[in-house]
Amino acid sequence: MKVKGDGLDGCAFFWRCFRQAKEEAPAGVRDLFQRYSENGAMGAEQLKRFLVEVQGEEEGATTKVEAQAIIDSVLRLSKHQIRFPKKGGGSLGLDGFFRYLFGVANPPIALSLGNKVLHSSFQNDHVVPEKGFLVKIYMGDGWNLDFHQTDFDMYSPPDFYTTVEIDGVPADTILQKTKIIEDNWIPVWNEEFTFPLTVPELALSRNEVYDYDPLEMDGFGGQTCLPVPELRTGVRAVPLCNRKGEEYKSVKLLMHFKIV
Ligand SMILES: [Ca+2]
Repeated sequence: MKVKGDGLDGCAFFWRCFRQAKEEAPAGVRDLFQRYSENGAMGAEQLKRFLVEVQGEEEGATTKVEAQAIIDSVLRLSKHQIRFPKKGGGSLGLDGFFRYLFGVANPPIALSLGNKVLHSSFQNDHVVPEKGFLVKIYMGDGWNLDFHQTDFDMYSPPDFYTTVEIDGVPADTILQKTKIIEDNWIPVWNEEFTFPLTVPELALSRNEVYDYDPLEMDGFGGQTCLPVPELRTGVRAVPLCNRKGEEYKSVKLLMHFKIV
């Protein structure tokens, strides 16, 4: 939004920001890692416990061997990951854990992934009216890969905010917004919203991301619309779509869905 110095300085500043954009685990993810790791390493048993206690999986849904396979696949994919030698296989550091949570293997909707079917948590743990549906938005990423550097603001990185909306019966329909994160390709919001739902079966969880612009219409940065009954609770990587509903290659949000 702000123009830094004259045009040339602004350009240099902008290019530096664009090129150096690198995602880091937000505070909420660091806290989770702290809880489920020891000496900076998360092994298969700890990952299993995380999947049950935070991600809403049933006890035993993921075996220790499967948890180790998840860890090994993350380690194979990540060139930056430092391996922690440990009996029974490698373990995840904070960066690996973050990449696992924010990766394609951790979608928000129940689907079949290879031979394993990822069930919706809501099948077992229905939202009831006196309870609330918590939506937390940690951060977003991928715009610097899927958009041109000047698609949002000409001389500075975009100023993203996200709408947090429930669509459903009139009593449940509500629209809220996160704060605006100025001049950042990788916005970290760390904001949570709780919605009481009277008819969760008909509720849709919607998000739209915009680049704030005080002089023109805010620039569109992606959208998602997820049926609440099909959501998997826990921390999920939520891919965003363009206006036509086609998924972007890289743009996604890191979100947490929870019944509270
Ligand atoms: Ca802007």
